[in-house]
Amino acid sequence: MSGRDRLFAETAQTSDFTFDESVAAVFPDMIRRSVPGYPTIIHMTQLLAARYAQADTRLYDLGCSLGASTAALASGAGHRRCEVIGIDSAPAMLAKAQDGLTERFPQIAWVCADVREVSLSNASIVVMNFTLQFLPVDDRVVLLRRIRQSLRPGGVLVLSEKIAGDDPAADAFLTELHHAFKRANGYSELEISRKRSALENVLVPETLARHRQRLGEAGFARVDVWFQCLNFASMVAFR
Ligand code: GEK
Repeated sequence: MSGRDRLFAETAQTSDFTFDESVAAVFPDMIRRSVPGYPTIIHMTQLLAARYAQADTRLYDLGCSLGASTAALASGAGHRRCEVIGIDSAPAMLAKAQDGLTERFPQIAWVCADVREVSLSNASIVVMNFTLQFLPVDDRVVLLRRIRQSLRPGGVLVLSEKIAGDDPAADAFLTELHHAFKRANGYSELEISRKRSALENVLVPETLARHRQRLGEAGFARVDVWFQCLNFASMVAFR
């Protein structure tokens, strides 16, 4: 069972944000009330899997949390012979994913590992929904290059990220509206500001222009932004 996210309502958390048991216990509520368009992105991940999953290949979900995108990959691939692999470095998150989804999706393999250390190969789809943003900026291109190399011809990367605005005014506008979105979803001013501080050194957003440039550096042939709501966007990068 998942509960309502009150993590930053009750106590002032002084340390950086981590994906521990208390986060795992409320994660579905937290991400739905914090990320505009999250249900749409999960739904579209399933449709993208239906479009791009190739038989006899692997479908990876990097930073799978409780497995929402992993389940979308498995559903989208349907009866095609694919290996679906969900990877997350947080044991509490992965254990809950496995617990919640194994019965419905016995074909999914769950791996507790840092995405920077796992080997990737024979992929038709790699999904990174809101995970790259947690990696140190200097590590990002290396991982993207490895993802590009792991893709079969016709393969795609689905990359969803919290983004920064193109200039300070745009950034301030998007942030202000995002906070309004969170307030409308029941978070208090105090919860919003505490969460913001906890994420400050942990989640580093970048502009869409920077993402496009880096995906090009990593060898991707084309990048299409298929979704944006406020400071949250999703791209498809083609091998
Ligand atoms: C979803 N994709 O619901 N290696 C492996 N996992 C990592 C790493 C790393 N280096 N760094 C962070 N994570 C999911 C949502 S949440 C997004 C993804 C958010 C994991 C971390 O443990 C967490 O579970 C996930 O990335 C990010 O579609 O909370 O904003």
